[in-house]
Amino acid sequence: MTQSLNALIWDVDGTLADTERDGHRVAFNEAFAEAGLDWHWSEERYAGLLAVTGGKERIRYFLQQDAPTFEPPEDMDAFVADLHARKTARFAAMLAEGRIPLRPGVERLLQEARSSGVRLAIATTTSPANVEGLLRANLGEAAIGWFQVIGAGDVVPDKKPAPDIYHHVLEGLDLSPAECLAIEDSGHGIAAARGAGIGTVVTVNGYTADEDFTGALAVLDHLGEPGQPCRVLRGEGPDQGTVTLAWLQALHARGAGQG
Ligand code: XBP
Ligand code: MG
Repeated sequence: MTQSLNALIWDVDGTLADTERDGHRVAFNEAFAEAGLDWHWSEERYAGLLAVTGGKERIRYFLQQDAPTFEPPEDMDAFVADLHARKTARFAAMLAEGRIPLRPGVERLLQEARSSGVRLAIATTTSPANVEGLLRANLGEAAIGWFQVIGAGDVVPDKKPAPDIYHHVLEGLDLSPAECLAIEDSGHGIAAARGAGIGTVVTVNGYTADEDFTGALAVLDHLGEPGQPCRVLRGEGPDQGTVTLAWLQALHARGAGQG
C-alpha cells in the first residue's frame, strides 16, 4: 500500500531562496575584509568552493586549495570559527534588510501544505541562525514555527552529501522516508536525501544547473507561480508549470519506493 505524503522536507540555500552568489559569497568577502584578510571569492571561484558544504568547512577547503600567503594562526579552529561568525553576522544583516527573497512558488507551496495538514521540515547544511533569519525576513517570526523540525548546520557530524541531516529530520518527524518528499537544489542535496531513501524534487539554480540529479522525481528550474511557469529540465513536470501540493502528492504516489 503506497504511503501517503505526510511531510515536505525543504533544503534552504538554493531552494527556499537563491542565497549563494549574492548572499553567502558576499558575506564571506565582507568578513574577510573585516578581518583584514586580502581574500576575495569571485562568483567563478565560489562555484568551485561550493563543492564543499558548510561555511567553516568551505573556508578550510579554500585554505588547502589556494593556500593564501598568511601566517597560519596557532589555533586554526578558533580562527575559522571567528571568521565564520563574522560572515554569519554579515549574512544576518542582509537577511534583515530583506535583500534575499524566497524563490518562486515557495511561499505558495508552504501555505498549501499547511492548509492541507502536510507537515513541514527543513534539512540544511547552513547555520540555524540563517534559517531563522530567512524565514523571519520573508514570512514573519511565526513562520519559524511552521516547521516541525529544523535540521541545520552542525547538528550532525557529517554534512551533505552525507544523509545524516535527513536521518535527523526523519527521526524528529517520526516518519519513514516513504512518507516524505525532499525539495533540493544541488547534487550534494539530492545525494543526501536519496541516501536517506527520500524521493526528491529538484529546483536548480545558477550554480547547480549542470550537476548530477540521478534519481530525481523531477528536475525543474523553479516551483512556478501562476503567470510564471517553471521549465522542466528532466523527468516530468506539473500542468500549467506550477508545482502544487496535489501534483507533488501524485508524483510521490507514482514515485513511491524509488527513494
Ligand atoms: C548550503 C551550504 C551552506 C551555505 C553557507 O546549504 O552548503 O554551507 O553555503 O552557509 P544547503 P553556512 O543547500 O544545505 O541549505 O556558512 O552557514 O554553512
Ligand atoms: Mg541547497
